Amino acid sequence: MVAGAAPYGNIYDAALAVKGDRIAWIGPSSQGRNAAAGQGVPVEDTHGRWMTPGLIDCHTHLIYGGNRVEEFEKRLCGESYEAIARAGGGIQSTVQATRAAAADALRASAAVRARRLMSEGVTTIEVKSGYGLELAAERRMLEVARELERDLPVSIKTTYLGLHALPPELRADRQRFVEQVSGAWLETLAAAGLVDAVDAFCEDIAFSLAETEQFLRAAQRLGLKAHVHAGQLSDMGAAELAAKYGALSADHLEYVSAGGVCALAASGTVAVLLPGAYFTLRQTTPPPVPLLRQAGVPMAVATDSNPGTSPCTSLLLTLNMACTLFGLTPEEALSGATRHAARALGLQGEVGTLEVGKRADFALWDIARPAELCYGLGANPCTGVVHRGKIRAA
Ligand code: DI6
Ligand code: FE
Repeated sequence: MVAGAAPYGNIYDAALAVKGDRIAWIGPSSQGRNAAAGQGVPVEDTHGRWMTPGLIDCHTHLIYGGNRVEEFEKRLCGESYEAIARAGGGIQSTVQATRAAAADALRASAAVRARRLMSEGVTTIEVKSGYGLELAAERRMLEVARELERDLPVSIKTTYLGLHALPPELRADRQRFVEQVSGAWLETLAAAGLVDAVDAFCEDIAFSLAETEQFLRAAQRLGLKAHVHAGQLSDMGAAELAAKYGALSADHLEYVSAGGVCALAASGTVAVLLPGAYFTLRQTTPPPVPLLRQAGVPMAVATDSNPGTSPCTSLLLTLNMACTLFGLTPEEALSGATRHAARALGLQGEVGTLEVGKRADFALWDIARPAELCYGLGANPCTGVVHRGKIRAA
C-alpha cells in the first residue's frame, strides 16, 4: 500500500522479516528464505497468499449500552432520524443505556464487536466516547476503550467525543455544557491519559460551529488533535473549521461544499468516508468523491460502528459500500482502510503500509487479487493476522 508505486504498491513473490514488533526487512522470497536458513530464523510459509497491512478502522463508536433496534423499526415505519432525535430518542436512548451499564458489561459487548472487526484483519481501531455526556460516564467509556487494548490483541486510539448530544439534565443550558466539556472535563480526562484526540458532532441537530470551535480551541491549547463530524446531514462549514484547526480528519462529508474540500486539501486533513451510516439512513447525496479526488484530499473509509446510524462490524463490507455507493475504486477503498486511515489517526509513521521500520501489523488473505477485499458482500477471506509482531490466535 505504499503510495506512488505499482497498483496497490504490489510486491510479488516477496518475503517479509519481523524483529520484535517491527518489520525488519522486505525483499524477494528466495533471498529471505536463504537468509533465514543461514541465521536459523523460523519461517512461516504463507502458501502464496496475499498480505496487506493490518486494516485500520479509524472511526467507531464501539462502546455503548443497549441497542437501537426499536428505532430501526420506527424509521422503517416512516419516522426520520432527525425527528426521532428531536423527540429525545436516538442518541439520548443510547446515553441512558450507557450510563446505566456497568463497566464490565460495556467492556464485554464492545469486545464482541471488536473481535468481529479483528476477524477481518483489523489491527487498529479508533474508539470514541460520547454516550456518557457526564464526566463519570465519559471517563468510564474511555477507560473501557483502554482496557480493550489491554485485553485484546489490537491497538486502540481513544477519542473524547465531548460534543455529541446535549445531556438531558442540561438541555436548558447548552452554554454551560459546552463550557464544562471544553474546560474541566477535557482537562480531567486528558490529565488521566485517556484522550488521544477529541471530536465534535457539528450539525444543526447537535452543536453549532461556534460551540464546536470553542471545544477545538480548548483541545488545541492542550496540544490535542481533533476529528470533526462534518457535513453528515447539512453543511455547517464544519470541514472549513476542521481545516482551520489542523484537524486529523473531517468525517462523513456528504454535504461538504467545494470550499470545504479546498480547505481540507490545504490543511492536509483526511476525509473519512462512512458509507455504513449513509446506507443505514438511506441517504441519497453521497460525499463529493470526484472533488475530493481532484483536490488530492486523502480519503479514509471507516465503519462508524454505532447503534444508531451504522450497526456495522464489518470493515470489508464497508469497503464494498465505499465502492458501490460512493464510487471509490477498490484501490482507493483499500488505501482508505490502511494508509489513509493511519494518517487520519496521526499514525502514518507507524502503521498503514508494509515498510521496514513500521509496526509488524499485517493480515493474510485467501484471495486472487486485492480488489477481492472490496468485492464480496459478507465474505471473510482473512486467514491470519499478525499484530505487533505476534501471530494472533484465531
Ligand atoms: N454521527 C453519527 O452517525 C453517529 N454519531 C454522529 O455524530 C450517530 C450516533 C447515534 O445515532 O447513536
Ligand atoms: Fe460517528
